[in-house]
Amino acid sequence: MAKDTFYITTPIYYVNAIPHVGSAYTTIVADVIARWHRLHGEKVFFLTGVDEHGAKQQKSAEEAGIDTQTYVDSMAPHFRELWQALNISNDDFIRTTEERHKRAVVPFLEQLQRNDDVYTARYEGWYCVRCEEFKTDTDVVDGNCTVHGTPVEWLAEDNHFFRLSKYNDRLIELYEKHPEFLQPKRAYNEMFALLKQGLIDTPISRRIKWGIPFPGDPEQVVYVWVEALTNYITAIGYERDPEMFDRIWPADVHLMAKEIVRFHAVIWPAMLMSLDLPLPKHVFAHGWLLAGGEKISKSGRGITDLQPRELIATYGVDAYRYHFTRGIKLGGDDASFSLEDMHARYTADLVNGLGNLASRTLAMVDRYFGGVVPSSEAAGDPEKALLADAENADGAAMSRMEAFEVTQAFDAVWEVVRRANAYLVEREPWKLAKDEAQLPLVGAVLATTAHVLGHLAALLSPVMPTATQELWSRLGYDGAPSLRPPSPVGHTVRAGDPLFPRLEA
Ligand code: ME8
Repeated sequence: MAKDTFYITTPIYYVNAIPHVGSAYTTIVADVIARWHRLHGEKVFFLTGVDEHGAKQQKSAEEAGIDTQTYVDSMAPHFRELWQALNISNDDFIRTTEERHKRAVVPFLEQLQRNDDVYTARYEGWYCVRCEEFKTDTDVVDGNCTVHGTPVEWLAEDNHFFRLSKYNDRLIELYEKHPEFLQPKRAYNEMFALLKQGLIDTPISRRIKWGIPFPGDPEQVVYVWVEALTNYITAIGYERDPEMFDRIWPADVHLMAKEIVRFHAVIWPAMLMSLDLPLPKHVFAHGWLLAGGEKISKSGRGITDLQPRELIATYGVDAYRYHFTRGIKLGGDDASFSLEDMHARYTADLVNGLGNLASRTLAMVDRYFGGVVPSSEAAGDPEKALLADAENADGAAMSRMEAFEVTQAFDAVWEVVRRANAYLVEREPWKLAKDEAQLPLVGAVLATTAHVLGHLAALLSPVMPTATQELWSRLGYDGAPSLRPPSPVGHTVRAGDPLFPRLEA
């Protein structure tokens, strides 16, 4: 069976603390992309999950004074539940302590061993438990990790190494032939420079307790990052369900933030090359959300008391998703999250923009036409032009989505919201309605904006699944929002409360 599924992944998050707006960011963007592809009729597999092995989780469990499995068991539900609260449509949720994962990691490593890509050597160098990463001298300043600003450890261990250097040339070739493999350009340039400098072999085992026993060497466990990366294949049937695996692999895109791009765009493809498996089509590394100028994180600097759940409680899940899709440019610079921005965007775009367009249209259909969408026969050029804009927005957004320009894709859709509101202000159907003779024109105006709203409900459904379903139903359409909705003329509509209530600052 050939690949027939669009496959998108988020990183699997460490469970050493509860998820925050940063972890939620990647997950929301991935969900928007997954829903967009489903809306366009594609089969989609959207994977997320949690990373539960390694020294970091072991340490957190020790600090909590409980055994590590009990600890990770208690933390994983926080992720599952937040994703539910955020309306995340993942098809699976993998935990790396699950049997299906542990069982498949072993043949993965055995294959590397059979290919003579693994050898034993001594590692002497720095390690940052917070990053779970072997560090070079340039990554360490005054004994602290440059990412976390916390002390690194000196390791002197006999480890198993992966012959990463052997794949240096093939990686360079991959980058040269397929610049689209790693995006955005900044990440590409950085990793390409690293490849040009020359790669050195890397340890793939650790002498700690909490992990998957290294094949053939029960004294050691598999290095957590190597094992974590394989989640992308263990979840979809690697060494378990070949038919499923072939339908889904390779990933269309691995989405993450920039600090873990080396693992995904250098080490991971090299291991896949060793195993002769197809490579992911795209790796996309977005920037960081900042608080007080620091990367928002689960602990240490950049910790924030902003909780996704509180923001959802205030603004609603759709507005939350909307803000992070359009308010933070995917692939742009690191961006400070600000409550003021979120509030202003909510009011301008959702209350006064989309919400107002919907409530004006539905209320006037109610008031002047007894709640039934009137004929559009009197439509003239302005109506036809507006409807054409709505019809064309899908194509404009699609070309952006294909380039992972998710923010710009929805900017293009939002242009229709802006134009439709401007059109209503220009046409002033509420004034026209005072003159009986103008009612056919009023009807055409409202039939047009109702139809445009149908298009918008579909196009915006990946971002705001709940509000758009509500809008779609109020417009008298059945089922879930779908692209190219037929004209709603003759539909009985429901006006109801505002889709987005006005909130105090
Ligand atoms: O790195 N801004 O897990 P992790 C934007 N387990 N995105 C952010 C962010 C921020 N301030 N903070 C976190 C790990 N993220 C490994 C991954 S994958 C095989 C193993 C998001 O819990 C972003 O996607 O530290 C980042 O790459 C990820 O969370 C790191 O999650």
